[in-house]
Amino acid sequence: TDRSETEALRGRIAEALERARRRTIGLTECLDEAELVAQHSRLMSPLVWDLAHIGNQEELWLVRDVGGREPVRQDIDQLYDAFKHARADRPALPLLDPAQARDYVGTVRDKVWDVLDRSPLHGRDLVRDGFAFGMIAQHEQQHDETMLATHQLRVGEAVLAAPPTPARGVAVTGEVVVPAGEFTMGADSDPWALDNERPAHPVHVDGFAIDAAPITNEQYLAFVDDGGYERPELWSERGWAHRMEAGLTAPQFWDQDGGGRWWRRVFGVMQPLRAQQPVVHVCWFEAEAYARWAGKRLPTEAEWEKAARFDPESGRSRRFPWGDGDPTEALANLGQHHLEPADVGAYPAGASPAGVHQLIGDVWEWTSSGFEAYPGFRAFPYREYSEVFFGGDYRVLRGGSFGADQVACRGTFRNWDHPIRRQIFAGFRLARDLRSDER
Ligand code: AVJ
Ligand code: FE
Repeated sequence: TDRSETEALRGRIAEALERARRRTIGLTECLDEAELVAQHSRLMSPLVWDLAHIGNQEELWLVRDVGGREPVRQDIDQLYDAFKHARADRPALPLLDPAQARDYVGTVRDKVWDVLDRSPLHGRDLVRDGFAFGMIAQHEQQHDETMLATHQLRVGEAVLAAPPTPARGVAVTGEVVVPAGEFTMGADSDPWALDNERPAHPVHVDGFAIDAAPITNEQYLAFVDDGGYERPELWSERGWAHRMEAGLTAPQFWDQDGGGRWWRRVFGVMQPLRAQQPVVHVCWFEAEAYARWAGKRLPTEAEWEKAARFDPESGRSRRFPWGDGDPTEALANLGQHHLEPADVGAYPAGASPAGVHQLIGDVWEWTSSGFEAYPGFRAFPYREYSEVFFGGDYRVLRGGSFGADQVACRGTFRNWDHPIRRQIFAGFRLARDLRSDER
């Protein structure tokens, strides 16, 4: 059975790698050469850079390190090292053209199938339980989500399509109270959890209330209509300075017509603002101002994870709000099956036992926490994945979006970005301290 377990693991690895590659191809085959090499935003790489970078990381870790093979293209390592060139400078580099980049990722992948066949999936940490393969599948999916954000920024005819999100199944309003107490934060047994999710450790969390659902467009519009963007007292000093400098007046991709009606541009298609859809494309400073307006605050990262994982009945932390089973299409809006967040109440089966909905999928949720190492953190397998970002000007996001794949989304998964960023698929929900009569 040891042997059949290893074969099953190889099958899961192959499936994760293939799913990522299908998505990468889908995101790049629909655009012509000029669009693949163009810079659609200074915040983003040309898509052809992401494509070859995906192959280069796979070559570095799976072909060279795990496989111990000769390099495929050592000469291009520098070009695709994210730390060597800022995103805005990448279009000017002598990059592989789209045909060369496609050849390159294909050549690397062919070698990886051979490495996967021959590599033990036990022994040193890098290969144990297929970690390096899982890390590379997650890396490709993370870049696919970034490429999807580039698609959303691009101007022109729509090229992506997907079925509409499921309709609301139940009405979800109000808050859920999470009583004070300790819970286990971080990953212990998940073999593909990344270094920043480790180690699992006990955290005491004071009692708090958390919204049962993410903040919707309708709720956010009430803030806009109440002069939210014109009232400095609602914003932090840094937030207001940014609001002024960037000229923020509403979430990114919102547009008001002459008649006062609000629209949202979704992958090149204008749609009337959907009232019950979670707000998306807001920066952390906008979330902070909304929270002050609403008389509440963002949850800390520990509060978010406790709401998502702690099972009061068993006292255990689980993988997901619904339990330990993998996400499915009925549980969460993940994996780019849809091109936007689903209305609040669309995933009743994915709620936590206490009734907190849509923690996983739909929108990344800003938390109040900076990105820091857990006690006992060990950089693995490279400092540049997480460690170099600790203590920087970042805020943690949790839960994954409609554009996050399940291989790179779980109750312990940590994402981070600068508080001014809003091209990512980010929204938020609110929390608050308990009043004395609630404790
Ligand atoms: C974890 C999403 C912040 O995209 O910058 C991709 C993931 N790290 N390649 C990013 C990542 C290296 C990272 N985030
Ligand atoms: Fe990368």
